[in-house]
Amino acid sequence: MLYPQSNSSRAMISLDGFWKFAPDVNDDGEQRGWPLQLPADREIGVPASWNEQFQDLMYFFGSGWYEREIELSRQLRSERMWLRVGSANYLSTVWVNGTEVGRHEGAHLPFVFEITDHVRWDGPNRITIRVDAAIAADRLPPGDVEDEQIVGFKGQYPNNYYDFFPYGGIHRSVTLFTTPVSFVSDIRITTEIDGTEGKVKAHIGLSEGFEGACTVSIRGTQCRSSVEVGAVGPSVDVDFSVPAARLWCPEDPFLYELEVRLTDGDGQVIDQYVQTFGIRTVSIRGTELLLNGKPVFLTGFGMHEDFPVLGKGISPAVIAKDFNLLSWIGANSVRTSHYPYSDEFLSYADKHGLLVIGETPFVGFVRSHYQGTAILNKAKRVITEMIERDVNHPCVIAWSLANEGDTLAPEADAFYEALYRHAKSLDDTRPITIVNCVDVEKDVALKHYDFVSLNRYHGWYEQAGRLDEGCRILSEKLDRCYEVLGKPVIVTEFGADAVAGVHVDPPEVFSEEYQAEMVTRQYEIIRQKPYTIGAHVWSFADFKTSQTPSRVVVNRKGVFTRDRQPKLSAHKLKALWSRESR
Ligand code: GCB
Repeated sequence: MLYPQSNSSRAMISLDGFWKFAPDVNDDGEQRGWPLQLPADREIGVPASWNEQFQDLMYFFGSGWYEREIELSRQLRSERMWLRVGSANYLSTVWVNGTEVGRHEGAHLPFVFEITDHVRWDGPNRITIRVDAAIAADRLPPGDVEDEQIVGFKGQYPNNYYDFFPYGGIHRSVTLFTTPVSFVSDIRITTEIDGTEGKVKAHIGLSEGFEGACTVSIRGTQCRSSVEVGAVGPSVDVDFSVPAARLWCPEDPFLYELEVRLTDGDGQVIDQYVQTFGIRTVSIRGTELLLNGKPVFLTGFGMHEDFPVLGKGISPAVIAKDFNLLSWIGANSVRTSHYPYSDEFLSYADKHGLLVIGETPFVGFVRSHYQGTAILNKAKRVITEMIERDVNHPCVIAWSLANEGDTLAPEADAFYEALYRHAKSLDDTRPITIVNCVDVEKDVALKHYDFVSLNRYHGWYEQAGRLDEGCRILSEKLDRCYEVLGKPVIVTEFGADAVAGVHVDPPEVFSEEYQAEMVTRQYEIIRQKPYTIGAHVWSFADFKTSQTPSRVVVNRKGVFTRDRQPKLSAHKLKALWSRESR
């Protein structure tokens, strides 16, 4: 299902704003008839996590109920009506006027339910959403794994095993939108380059029962071309050649537009949809990552969707600010650690030329997750949803299918191979990786992947306070990794906590000086290796996590504070990265 769009065939109504809200402390709201009427004691902002909006909800990880009423214009009566939630953590159930219309599992991807038969036109419609945010071993990312030896486990409270706060709530926009009865349901665009020509393939999905003509056009510099096909059935495929193609890249993130129009037998327009795309290719050749056939080195960060008060809620202002800082510091790329980011983030990245490694929410898998098929199938479903949503974004240049799973366990071999094959079968145009935090010589999963991603904390968790030694060991380990695997390497995490305002000379752990020295020295070590394709500092900004003795309220590995002020390391990286781009 495509992102909602407003045009002469489609309407879009935002339901962002204040919703009635009630925490379901006893988990019995459904039995008490809450889908019919919510006994709400407060109003809450959407989209945003509930935790930081009210003190009593900070550590509430149960089910939260949202309710909102909306009257609809009768002019929309002949259309199909859909409800889309950009994301909600974790298990969502939606009712319209008391009738359940759908459920969705998963925290970071959108879900859409058709509600045409449930809306009323003679008064307000009540929309109710229950979001169950419990942390559990069979959720993604998994938490609460008891009696397991967790690789890299650093101990957290509450009892989740990933190092970011398990925020609950509706985190991305809620939208009502219409489509005509017959409509464009899907578009998938792939591009290749032949000399100066762009080869564009468009696969268009159509709703069941459509009969008529489908006109597909491309708009862009020096290119205006249009193909009309009589379409009956579920899809059409169209190929275009774009002469003198303007290739999408960070220096010139040029976007073309593909417009699809459906017309009936009388030539009347039934539906239309415009999909932006970039003409570009990504590949691995030997030890190089190639964008449009040219080597590129990924400089930037792992980051989080995290901001004071919003929690994991999306805000256009925070996205704009973060891109502003990424450009100021000279980063060309990020990894969406540790889950798929919002559509809005990716669209912004398309326009501003930021390269993105899109990551799944599979953090810290342990042996028990590899047994049986329950988690494997769930993980495959998430990969499918992620690729379907993001496939047309030129900014997404690679997929990361997991962060720091136990890849020493023998069962990890088949499990990660299956994930790789699944993702490749859905998208063979992007390289795929998983992120390793264990001894690569004993790792059983990395061999299946196109390039190697390493999280390494020499000088922090290991060799703490001994930066010279940390740097030496990092260098040796990188060389050994390449010797063993013979694949290009990106260091997806390296860094140190620094509490803004703490200065120590000579540098010691937790000071701004120590962090600045570590990230700049280690960046240079990584950059100089002939087989590396990138170095991402952990992390872009400080972020909220669980309470542990190793965190000073938040994880302080940001080179910006949580409210986006630069630490010393930000200035040093800016100087380093601007020298490089000269
Ligand atoms: C890691 C994890 C990341 C943590 C980071 C840390 O290896 O991938 O999620 O936040 O270490 O700061 O410990």
